[in-house]
Amino acid sequence: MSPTPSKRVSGSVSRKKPMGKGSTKSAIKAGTKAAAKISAKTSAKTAKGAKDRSLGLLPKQLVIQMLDMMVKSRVLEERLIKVYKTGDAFFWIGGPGEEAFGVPLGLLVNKGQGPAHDYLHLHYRGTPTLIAMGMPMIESIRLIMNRSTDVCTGGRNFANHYCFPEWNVVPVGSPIEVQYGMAVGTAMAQRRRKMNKEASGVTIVTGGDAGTAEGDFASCLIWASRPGKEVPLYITVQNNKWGISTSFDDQHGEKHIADRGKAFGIRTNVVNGNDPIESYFAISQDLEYIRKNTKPVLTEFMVSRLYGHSSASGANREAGDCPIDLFEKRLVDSKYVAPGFVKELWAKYDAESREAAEIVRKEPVPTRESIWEHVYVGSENGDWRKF
Ligand SMILES: Cc1ncc(C[n+]2csc(CCOP(=O)(O)OP(=O)(O)O)c2C)c(N)n1
Ligand SMILES: [Mg+2]
Repeated sequence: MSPTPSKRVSGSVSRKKPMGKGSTKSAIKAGTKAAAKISAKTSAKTAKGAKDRSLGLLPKQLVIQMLDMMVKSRVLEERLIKVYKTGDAFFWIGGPGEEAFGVPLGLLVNKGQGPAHDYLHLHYRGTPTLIAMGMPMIESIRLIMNRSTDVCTGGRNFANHYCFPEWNVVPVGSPIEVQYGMAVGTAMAQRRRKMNKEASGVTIVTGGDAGTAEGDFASCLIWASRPGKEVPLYITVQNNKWGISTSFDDQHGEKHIADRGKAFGIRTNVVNGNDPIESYFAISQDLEYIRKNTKPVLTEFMVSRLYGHSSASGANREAGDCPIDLFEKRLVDSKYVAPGFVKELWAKYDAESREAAEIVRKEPVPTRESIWEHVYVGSENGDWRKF
């Protein structure tokens, strides 16, 4: 029998711990406490005015861990692009340039399965978040190379279209913005649990700026904020100022996408998503507000799109602020890391990703018969001819 996605439950992903060192967990706790002490506005101001002061507000170990994960995520994305360019994959899309937002988000998630934990309705740029949650690189490579060993889709979907039920990471869809409507559903279930005094997580949704033109986004704002029925939903937008080749500036009459939440009484924020410290504080405070008040927050993160839209636009390095370069400079200037630190990390993760790609190359593709697996809910091996 060839491996199928049904093997996912016993797959490596569910067993992996999010981070190698247990002490990082306590560093995150300390970081969350620090975040609670300062308001989002203060953190934004501090980050702009005196960057190194805001750096010192988080445990050093956590700061360096964030840089490490940002590099790991970028190296993985660059590996995926190489895999595509050497003809071992049909398509690439991913998150290089969104690491300073995605990594803090992954670190702050209440990870687990079921409504007592957070749900993640991600879009196709979620690699940094999954890396921070502990996804091994090889899982992402199996997905892009369409191998039957791919625990997310059994080799049936695109790069970055993750799905990890063990972590409440619901399947990433290709139609943009539909996740904003679906996220209301898990958030409603969590609201019901909260009202019943049962343990409950919150729901987190991510997506791009251009997608907010879709009705799904408006529906999300409406359903998230009904008076007396507000849901614990973290509505985030990653604004890279592009929708494939359409510029943000030509399309949006509103100054900030986040401003649209104000009409619904939703707490809003605009954050420099290229700054992992500012992002960490903003996400931490937003999540705390949502958990405490069972109300939504809409936060817009300004990010970069460093390899264009996808392989459809060439997947070549483009102009734009690189959050890793910026963070590395800051940590070197502050003597948190030595000048060669990132170079060494890069080499380590590059070797890991190359070895993973070599392993995956030898793995089988899905069998013809497996096309019918997992197609209909409650009907494994569903055959449309019988319907
Ligand atoms: C419903 C729908 N319409 C159009 C597309 C084609 N499409 C794919 S990505 C994209 C642009 C999305 O831009 P944005 O929301 O800003 O996200 P980004 O890719 O910049 O992260 C479009 C129009 C699609 N996938 N789904
Ligand atoms: Mg965009």
